[in-house]
Amino acid sequence: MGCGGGGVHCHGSGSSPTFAYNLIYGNTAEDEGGGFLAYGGCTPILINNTITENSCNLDGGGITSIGVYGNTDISGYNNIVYGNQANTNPDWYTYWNGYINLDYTCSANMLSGTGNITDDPIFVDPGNWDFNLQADSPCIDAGDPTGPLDPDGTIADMGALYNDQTGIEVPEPEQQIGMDISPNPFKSALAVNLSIPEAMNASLTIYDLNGRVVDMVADEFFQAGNNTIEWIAPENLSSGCYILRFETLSNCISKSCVLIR
Ligand SMILES: [Ca+2]
Repeated sequence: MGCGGGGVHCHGSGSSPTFAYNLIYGNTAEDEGGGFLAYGGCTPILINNTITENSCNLDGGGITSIGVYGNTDISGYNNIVYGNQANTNPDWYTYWNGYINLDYTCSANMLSGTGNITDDPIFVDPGNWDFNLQADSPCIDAGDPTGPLDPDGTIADMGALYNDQTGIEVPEPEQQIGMDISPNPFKSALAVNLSIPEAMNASLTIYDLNGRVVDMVADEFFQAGNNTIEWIAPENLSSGCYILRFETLSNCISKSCVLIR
């Protein structure tokens, strides 16, 4: 507990310390800066800190920047400054030549800068001082994408405690069936080129515009990869537009073609 800067009090022109990967929580101050106070012309740098559950009686329960004897500037990135308490301005406060220039930082009151968010960081159990991030936290991979990666090889998280995604499989996007036809319009023979992501049973059926089946071209087992089928239009089919429908157990894809006699 202090008059200002219950957790950290950084003071003095020319002072420019770096604070990285700190949990600053549970501190109180009588005046400003429950968690972190920068004062009197210092320029501290905050990187990947979690500053939460701090409080003070005036402004800036989380962090406060006050200049007075020169510009005070708190800069840095990838921090969480959230869930602090004060009479006003609970998370951060600037006063009298004091500035806060944080990027990629989570705070309920939006900070100016790049990549900042205001969402709840979704800690695991803040009531019991567990400030790890739950799997659906918006702070995961929300840090500076151009900066150093987390130890699990993903984009840096915000805050002091990154969420280890090792072993979490990212589902691959489902590969789609592709169908190209040529030439179109056609006179009698139409080449149907199918790209099939995995071997499967499927059918290729031709419909007229009234939804009637006019020809069944294939109903068979297709190998994965590129398959080409030639459709010879029956002689009794007149000129017009027809629909090719390629259908599997779980998917279907359609193309229209124009027959010219
Ligand atoms: Ca990450």
